[in-house]
Amino acid sequence: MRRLYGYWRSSAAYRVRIALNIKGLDYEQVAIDLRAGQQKTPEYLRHNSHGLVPWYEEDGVGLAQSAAIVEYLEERYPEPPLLPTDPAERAAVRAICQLVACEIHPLNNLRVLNYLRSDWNCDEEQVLIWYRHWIAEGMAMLERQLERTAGRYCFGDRVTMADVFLVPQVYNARRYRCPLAAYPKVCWVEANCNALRPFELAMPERQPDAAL
Ligand SMILES: N[C@@H](CCC(=O)N[C@@H](CS)C(=O)NCC(=O)O)C(=O)O
Repeated sequence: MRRLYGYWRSSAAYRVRIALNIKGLDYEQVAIDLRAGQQKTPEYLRHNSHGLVPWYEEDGVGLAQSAAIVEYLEERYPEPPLLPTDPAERAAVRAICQLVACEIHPLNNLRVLNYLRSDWNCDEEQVLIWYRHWIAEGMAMLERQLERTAGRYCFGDRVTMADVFLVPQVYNARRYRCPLAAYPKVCWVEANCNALRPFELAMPERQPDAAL
């Protein structure tokens, strides 16, 4: 039994859904409502002491952190591969993943935005300025990266782990209506990925807990 604890709009959980779908693996979803703070309840912390989603369970193993989960899936279910075989190319793909996971995503996480609201008295307009600033900086980095490495996808013409990370981040940017016209490569790769069934099925609006 595979079980993914997530939230429909969590981009970190979205990464794991894409990877599971690409690998063709069935899984059950457990909704953790981040708006209601369910990620901080004692019951959930007993699973994931980080107090974040996603949390992934399989055969008695419990894993936190989307990058670790996606890497686990890649090792346990190597087909179809999400990493190239050449070590330098593998590192290059992981670098794109980390650009998203380490340089962009943490700056705009829910708890960061809530801290701006609660402790720095920022209003929604100011929070949006913060959000869009870091998205613009991150997307510019991604665009320069993709100018070097992209074909149809982030790294050449095969879907890799980099695409698994890119698409949810662009989804977030669209959700906050960040201007994306300056990042044509990013948008091209996103469109190519979203035309594929595993990406389509992982979209937030298609999840059982989606509140539309
Ligand atoms: N680095 C973590 C990030 C996980 C994360 O920040 N998840 C967000 C949703 S995308 C969350 O649980 N936020 C709840 C909060 O900030 O309280 C990962 O990749 O799994």
